[in-house]
Amino acid sequence: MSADVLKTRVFAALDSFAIEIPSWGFANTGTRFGKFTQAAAATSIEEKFADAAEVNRLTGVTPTLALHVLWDLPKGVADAPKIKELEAKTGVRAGSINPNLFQEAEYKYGSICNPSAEVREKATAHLIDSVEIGKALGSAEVSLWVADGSNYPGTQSMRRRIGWMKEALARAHAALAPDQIMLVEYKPFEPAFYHTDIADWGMALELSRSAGPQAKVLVDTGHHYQGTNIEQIVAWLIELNALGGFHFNDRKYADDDLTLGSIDPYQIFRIFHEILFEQSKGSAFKKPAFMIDQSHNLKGKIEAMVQTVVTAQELYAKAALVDQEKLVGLQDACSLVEAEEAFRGAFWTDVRPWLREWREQRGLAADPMAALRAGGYVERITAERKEKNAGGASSYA
Ligand SMILES: [Mn+2]
Repeated sequence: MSADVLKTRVFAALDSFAIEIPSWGFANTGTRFGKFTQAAAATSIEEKFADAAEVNRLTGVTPTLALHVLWDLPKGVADAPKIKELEAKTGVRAGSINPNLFQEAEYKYGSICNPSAEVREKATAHLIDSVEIGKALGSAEVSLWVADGSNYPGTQSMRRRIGWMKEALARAHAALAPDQIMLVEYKPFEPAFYHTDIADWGMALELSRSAGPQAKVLVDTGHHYQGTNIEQIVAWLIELNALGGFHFNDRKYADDDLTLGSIDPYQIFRIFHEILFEQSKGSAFKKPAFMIDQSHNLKGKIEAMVQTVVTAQELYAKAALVDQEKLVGLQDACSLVEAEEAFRGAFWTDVRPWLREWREQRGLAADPMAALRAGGYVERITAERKEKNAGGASSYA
């Protein structure tokens, strides 16, 4: 295939690529052992929007900011006008709304799965409030991660908790506007270590189906056991019209929330391939929401975000290079080595020169990281926020 054809394909893929960044990626966070503050960390919702706007100015592909109700909208819907002002000021729109079902003292034994009907009611009301926040902000996704589970066999009824979850999710679903979707995220362990109530994609799929047609599954790449074939899960969810979105990050051991592609870039390429394969068939496939779920406490937060976004674009461009038609032919002929080489060849192609050219054509910085360094933004916010950050970290994310 000629270089021009490949370039056209890469540019078309890049034109259709956007990825949401999380507000908690700009704030001080830590590990469960210690909190490490950064002088440049965002200390308010205004600063989070400002940082998101800087990442979007540099990369051009992060127009939305995921918001966490607990940290970003502590007054619920009443905070929506303030968010709208920040949207107008920064040009960054509110993205997915993430309810808090894990940090309140009442949720010690679970939120929507708590044996107490009173606590379940509180958690369900919070889900419905989150849907209302989404409506007030015109945000498409309400993204649920349920941290519920138990630590010891016999201490909770896994069976009864399924019913409680179904009831809560159905009620939240009933509150959705026609253009909203509910994303159900799964995770096999942590914070609970014997069972988590939504442990894998099968459970998330069943729960989303029973909630209603606007509920879909969210795949967080860090929420699997070692060796899980995540792209196969993605292929199944596409087949079942149940793939709603992604939380991208990388991991070596558990839910490490490392930079996307830092450990296994080939895995992200393989996931993107499944999405691009479906698109290449010309089906009515609705592309899932791409989101980053990372919160760095060693790397500089804005640098880490720019690095992640650029890496995601590179891997998406590589996946777009796969010659789908040729690959299907090789698969049908069982030409194993040729098929693998066609696939791997795309992965090993250096797409960075095309990315530079694509950015320049669109009036963006050819090298977003160099532009960040040259622009002085991090130095400026470090000076502005140093005092405020001397006091200590806000929370874990
Ligand atoms: Mn996540």
